[in-house]
Amino acid sequence: MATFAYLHLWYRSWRHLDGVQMYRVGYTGATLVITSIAVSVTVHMSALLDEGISSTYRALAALGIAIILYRVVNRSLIVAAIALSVGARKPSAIFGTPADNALEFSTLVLGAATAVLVVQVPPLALLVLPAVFLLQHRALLKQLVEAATIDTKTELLNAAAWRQLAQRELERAGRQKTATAVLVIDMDHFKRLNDTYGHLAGDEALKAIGEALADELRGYDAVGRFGGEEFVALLPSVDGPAAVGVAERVRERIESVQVRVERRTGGIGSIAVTASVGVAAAQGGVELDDLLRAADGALYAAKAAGRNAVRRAPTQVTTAA
Ligand code: GH3
Ligand code: MG
Ligand code: MG
Repeated sequence: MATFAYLHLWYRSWRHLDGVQMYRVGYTGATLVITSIAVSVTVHMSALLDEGISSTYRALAALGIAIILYRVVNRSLIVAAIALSVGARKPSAIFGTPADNALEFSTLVLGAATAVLVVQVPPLALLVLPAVFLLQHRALLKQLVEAATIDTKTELLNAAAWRQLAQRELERAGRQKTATAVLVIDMDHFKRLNDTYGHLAGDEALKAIGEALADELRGYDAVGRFGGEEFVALLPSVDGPAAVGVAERVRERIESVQVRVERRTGGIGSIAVTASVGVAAAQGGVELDDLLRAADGALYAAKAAGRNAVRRAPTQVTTAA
């Protein structure tokens, strides 16, 4: 089965299909082979599979050891490759998230059960296969949904997902005749930060700002990264004056964020960043693009006023007649 899976991946990478890269498939395949050999040798050397009085318990112990060993050896090989290619990352990037580990664990247990069945009662192994397939399929589906809606740099909504959510909120506001506000938040002189401290420091700043926004705004405010160094937030049931208050709070919060940077002269330091915020508000249902256009105009005014400032669109956005 593993052979077929890898032949399929190899074919996709060979035909340059959907981002499957040959060197990754090759490396992952090689780690699987090395890991399996290491596990097999260790379990046999440990003599746990010898016939004995409590052979069932020995076999269980052997399986348990095999599963743990498989995870440790395989992860070490992958961590080594990550560390060599892009340097050390945060623990979740190296050891995987708890959800990744839970999935890996259940896959390994099912794999071990299948292996036992293949040896003992081959026809029964066929029963396990659909379960393995469904488990992997559901996990893949969840990963695909996340990849399609979440911006990887900041873990906020990406532009497409934000638009969809904002549109839905505006439709609701139209039905319930409630207010809605939009904030467009653009980092000040971000190009200068990139030029001075490098692109990685810029990315680090975007991540820190993303965290600050998610923390500062409410759970039901839709917060997204609109692209580049521009963020958007849609605030349901908030009118113009209240939105200016929220925007001012957000601006101050961003001002207080310290971004870790490597100084050109050596050593680690931290810098502050600022952002300008454009605010627009609407009553009832309006077109999202009209609201965004108004907020963009206000953002332009905030930049013109010297940056690190909040400006509100002069008029409330209404439904085009
Ligand atoms: P202003 O105060 O007028 O907004 O100046 P600015 O430099 O922020 O504006 P401008 O639009 O001229 O430049 C935006 C810069 O943001 C250009 C680009 O290099 C940088 N940028 C866009 N996306 C990313 C990203 O994902 N990572 C990093 N590090 N930089 C980015
Ligand atoms: Mg900018
Ligand atoms: Mg910009």
